[in-house]
Amino acid sequence: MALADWGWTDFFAGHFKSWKKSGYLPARVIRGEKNYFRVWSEAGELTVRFAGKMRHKADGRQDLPVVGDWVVVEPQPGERGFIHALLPRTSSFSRNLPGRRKGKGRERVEQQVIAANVDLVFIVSGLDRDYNLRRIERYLTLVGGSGAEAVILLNKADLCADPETCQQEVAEIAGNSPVHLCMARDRDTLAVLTPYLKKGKTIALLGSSGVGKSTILNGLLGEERQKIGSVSESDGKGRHTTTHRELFLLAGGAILMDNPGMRELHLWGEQEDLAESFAEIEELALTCKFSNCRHQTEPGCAVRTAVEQGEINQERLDNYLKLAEELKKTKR
Ligand SMILES: Nc1nc2c(ncn2[C@@H]2O[C@H](COP(=O)(O)OP(=O)(O)O)[C@@H](O)[C@H]2O)c(=O)[nH]1
Ligand SMILES: [Mg+2]
Ligand SMILES: [Zn+2]
Repeated sequence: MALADWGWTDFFAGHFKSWKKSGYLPARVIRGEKNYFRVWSEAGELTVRFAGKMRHKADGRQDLPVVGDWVVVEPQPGERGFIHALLPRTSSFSRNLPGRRKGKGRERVEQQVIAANVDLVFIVSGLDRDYNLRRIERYLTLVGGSGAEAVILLNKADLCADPETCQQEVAEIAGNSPVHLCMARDRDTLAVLTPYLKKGKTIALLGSSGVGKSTILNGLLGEERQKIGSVSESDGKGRHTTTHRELFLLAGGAILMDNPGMRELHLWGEQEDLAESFAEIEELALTCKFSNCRHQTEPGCAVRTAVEQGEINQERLDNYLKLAEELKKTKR
């Protein structure tokens, strides 16, 4: 196996140059466990830990490796090794860590990098009770700020009376991202994904628990590698069957990342992350009378006018404002 098979490019090679003489190897993180990582390297699959120095040097959690990262490894006997450095990322996904909002007054904010060096994201949504345009907008904003491209997959088309209407409705909020229908239980329907599965490209599956991410991965792998969850009859919600983020190599050469569902996905990023996911609102906002218009009660608001004229959906605007507020909170 060559490094390029795992997504190595000139970008990473450039940053690895200064390490070349050290005898250390570049390696890609394929799975993170509590106290160690599994990586791919030219010396094979290794179990690696941090060299003591590395943890101290890190400024914060965002400087520590996540699945998808390229790291500099010092190989050790017994298929082990030490991580000495993290190479710069071409893309990364961050969220505002959930469960940290106790305390009086100000909410705590903490960036959690979820994954790195992803080229393309399949945003998976189920056409059952999971179906929710506002959640898709949230995922599109996450991807918009990451540096990756997005493709939307509406899975479980078999559970929907009129999947084409849903596809059309999603296409209207999807900007330039393509929208496809599939039924992951029937592998043949995954053929719509073939054009995206390019050699050396890293593709992440994102979406709530139970939407069928692991089923899609197994279908593309052609074998049952990932455990599939069951969806609760009572609330229609998936259980967290996938507990790890992990990279898988497909026969055609694409690298696929399965993800556990995230119960809470609070955005972390910049206002600019909304530029693609809400392009028409951002564009209209430029013509509001006040440049700092919040599109609520201000006079001369072009966005509110568009809502009143039925050009923009009220719920979409509400979601835009909510996501903008979330992003603002992460600025300290
Ligand atoms: N009806 C239907 N069920 C599906 C489809 N794809 C997956 N499922 C089921 O949805 C459940 C959750 O799937 P899983 O792949 O574990 O979801 P994940 O949590 O996103 O990884 C399982 O019971 C799957 O068999 C589909 O296209 N149609
Ligand atoms: Mg899963
Ligand atoms: Zn306005």
